[in-house]
Amino acid sequence: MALLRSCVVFALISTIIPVMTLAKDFVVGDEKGWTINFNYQAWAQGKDFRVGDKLVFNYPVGAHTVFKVNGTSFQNCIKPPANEALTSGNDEIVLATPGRKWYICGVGKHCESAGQKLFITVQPQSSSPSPAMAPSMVQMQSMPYSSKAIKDTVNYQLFFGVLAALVTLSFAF
Ligand SMILES: [Cu+2]
Repeated sequence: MALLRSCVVFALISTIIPVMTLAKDFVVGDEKGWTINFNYQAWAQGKDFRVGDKLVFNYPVGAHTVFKVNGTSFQNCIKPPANEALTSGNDEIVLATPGRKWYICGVGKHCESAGQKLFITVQPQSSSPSPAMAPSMVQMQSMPYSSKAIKDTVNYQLFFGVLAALVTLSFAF
């Protein structure tokens, strides 16, 4: 009984852990995609970008491009060489390192006149998930298990108590 329960708890935990640490995909601009006259800073606000997560830039091919730039180029909308542009219309960028990341569109004056620029800060993968999750995992692992173990003990005590009472009664009568 206790073995079965610990197996169930273990199975639950091993199912939950990979789901919680799974990398996320961020579709830039959500259903609006990568376009002009969209507030990408408002979009990025409150989102938790982590190393291993992915940015997806969706746009009609030819309408826009994606350049990864530095802070200065972001500020001044300075386009890198054209061959550095992403142009597929479904550009996926894996956030490989923590820190600040800047992206701009290289078409026309989309960056300077229409605000087609994105700035995000990527957090390390390990820093938040483990310390934040570790105590809760420990709790999940130990607390329900130990309380169940206590319950089992109580149940057995009750069972044997009742059994002993019945045996005593059957001898008495
Ligand atoms: Cu554009």
